[in-house]
Amino acid sequence: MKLYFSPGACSLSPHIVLRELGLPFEAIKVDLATKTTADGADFKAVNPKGYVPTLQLDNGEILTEGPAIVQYLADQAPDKKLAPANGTWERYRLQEWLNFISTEIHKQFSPLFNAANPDSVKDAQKTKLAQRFAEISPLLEKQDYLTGSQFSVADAYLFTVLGWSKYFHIDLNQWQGIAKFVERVAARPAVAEALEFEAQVKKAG
Ligand SMILES: N[C@@H](CCC(=O)N[C@@H](CS)C(=O)NCC(=O)O)C(=O)O
Repeated sequence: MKLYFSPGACSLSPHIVLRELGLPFEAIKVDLATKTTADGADFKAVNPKGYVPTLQLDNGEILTEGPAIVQYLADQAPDKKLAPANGTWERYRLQEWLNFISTEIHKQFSPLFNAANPDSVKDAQKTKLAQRFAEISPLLEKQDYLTGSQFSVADAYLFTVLGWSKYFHIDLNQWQGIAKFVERVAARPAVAEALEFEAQVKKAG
């Protein structure tokens, strides 16, 4: 399998999942500005949407969209329990979280990355994000992970997007449940490995 990624982007979520599962994979860096891969190839030939994460299976199939990718990966190693079995109530609960993170957190961060947006737009986005963090923080004070005591692909995704707070002076310590969640997930060996790998790739340029 090949994971097309960009250091620190939302592709960190499937990157963490691959390492948590212990699946063999090749990480291919994408330059999102030029839409080229590390060897100079046209990334849009792989994913015409031009964004990461993108997963390429050994049979050549391409899968895009983070929430779909992490569920596919979790289903390759069900014993690791990163997603409940398909068709169960618990799986729908996981999908509820993945959709929430995607639309209510991930895509609410996106306007903050756009330098062309005025401060009024950015402030409104920060207010929305603060509201979402305040909503989920009490749950994460009561339980270790979004779905209970078991780490899941939704936690990898939430951890990934929360990591962007530091770029916009959003102090997660305002929400104790969230701050503790970030510490807890960062301490997982597979997560630390993924972060270290991406930091080295970023440093290498
Ligand atoms: N709907 C996609 C969105 C992925 C996305 O927003 N990727 C960003 C990085 S976090 C990206 O590659 N942006 C570059 C671009 O859209 O040109 C998903 O959920 O996987």
